Amino acid sequence: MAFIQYETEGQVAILTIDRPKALNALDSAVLKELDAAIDAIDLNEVRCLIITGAGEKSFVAGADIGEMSKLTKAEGEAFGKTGNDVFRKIETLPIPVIAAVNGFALGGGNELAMSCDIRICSENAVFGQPETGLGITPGFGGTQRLARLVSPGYAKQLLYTAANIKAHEALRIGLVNAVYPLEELLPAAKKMAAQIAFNAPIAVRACKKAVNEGLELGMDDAIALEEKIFGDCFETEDQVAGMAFFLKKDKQKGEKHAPYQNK
Ligand code: DAK
Repeated sequence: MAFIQYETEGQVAILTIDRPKALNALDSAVLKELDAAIDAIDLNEVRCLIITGAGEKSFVAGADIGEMSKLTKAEGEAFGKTGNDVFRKIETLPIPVIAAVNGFALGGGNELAMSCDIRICSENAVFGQPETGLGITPGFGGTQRLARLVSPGYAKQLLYTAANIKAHEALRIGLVNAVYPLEELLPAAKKMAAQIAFNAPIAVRACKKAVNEGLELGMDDAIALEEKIFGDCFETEDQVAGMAFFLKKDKQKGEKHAPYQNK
């Protein structure tokens, strides 16, 4: 692949968007490769995915404005669909995805980060939805995910003003969970991913499903969904091993809980 680097460290995968000449902006070639890279993840082995950008300046500086400037209405719709499909694929990937935002996350870059489960960023990160300044609306889910992640009022402020915000403001409004010095960002993402990978994979995946699908429901249906997902954990090897480990008080190994082997 020309624009995506993919590597694994144990049960954690790191996907890096690498298009330095345009601050990792997403054109259709990058989106196609991103889609193929997500499809190729071995979900039998990988328990957590980290998405980041190459270099020290930018996560993703948005959709490629040069390419977009030449699109017809029909091509614009098709481009929007390509992006939306891959971002939705990330959002509904069975395993958790952490966005390690290492600089600019503008427009499609912020939308990519918002399709991940968890966002952490470096001190030099900048977030924004500059689209109204370009004569368009966000097209990769920005109007929908931003309003769900931060308050609707703040989302509207960012969308209408097209103003950028810095890392600590993103932390204050809940767009990111933590801010790190740049050199500590990827190690922090890997540490969190390893912590996730250490837990029972069936239960972790079930939590993702319960939160994502439950947020779309009213509370009665959401609780019913949780009951079903909770019940589904029983009789799995992870549940049997996890509870047996605790009951045996087999803690002399220094492990917090059972080593989970399941996929
Ligand atoms: N697209 C293409 N090239 C980009 C780019 C982008 N988004 N961002 C940066 N670049 C390129 C610059 O053109 C420059 O290229 P050269 O001139 O060197 O060839 C190179 O990256 C370095 O950028 P700068 O020289 O501008 O670097 P600075 O440090 O001065 O400024 C910056 C960094 C991030 C503040 C600035 O580059 C910037 O403002 N970039 C644009 C950010 C932006 O507006 N992003 C949002 C794009 S709009 C839809 C689907 C999707 C979308 C909308 C609709 N449908 C069809 C439904 C999504 C829209 C967007 O994402």
